[in-house]
Amino acid sequence: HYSFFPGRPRWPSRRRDLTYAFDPRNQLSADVKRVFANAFTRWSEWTPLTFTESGNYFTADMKIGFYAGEHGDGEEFDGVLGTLAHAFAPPRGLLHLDSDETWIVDDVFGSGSGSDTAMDLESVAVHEIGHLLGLGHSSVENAIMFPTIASGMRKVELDRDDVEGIQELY
Ligand code: TQI
Ligand code: ZN
Ligand code: ZN
Repeated sequence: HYSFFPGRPRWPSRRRDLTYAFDPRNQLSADVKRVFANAFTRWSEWTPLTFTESGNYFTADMKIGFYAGEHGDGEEFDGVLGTLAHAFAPPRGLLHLDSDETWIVDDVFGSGSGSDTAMDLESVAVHEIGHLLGLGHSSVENAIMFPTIASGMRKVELDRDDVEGIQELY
């Protein structure tokens, strides 16, 4: 079953049209940006929320970046595997990914990098966006918010449990 963060933080009801931006220091490819756009769409399909990329990193509601090791928020990354990414509940809106991971950016499962430590970026993005919106972890194994994913595995479709959780918040 789905869960929320303590105190049930969420984006307030007057804020339905949210913006996100990428840390300009990362210089991300259009492919990587498209993965995040797809991941946001998976949540907007089931909520009144919309997500639009903003060119202004400083004023965006949600800020996305790739970093290695300690990167200024006290939650350091740890090299290959271990922690892959983290996101902070509303209204903080930070989504950070470990740049030491091998990220699979391809849309098609199986075309992967051949590395057995590679992680599917969209799968992790959909999960972290769940946290950005206020969802905690789920006990349902098929749920996006279940706290385990195998290396190379692609799990991007919201489960009924994710939908019920997000619709309870929004
Ligand atoms: N990062 C953890 C996560 O996002 C960070 C974390 C641990 C956390 N406990 C938490 C976040 C409690 C919110 C609340 O879950 S992770 C997965 C999954 C991670 C894990 O790097 O371990 C995914 C990132 F679910 F597969 F295990 C993405 Cl998809
Ligand atoms: Zn961080
Ligand atoms: Zn999680």
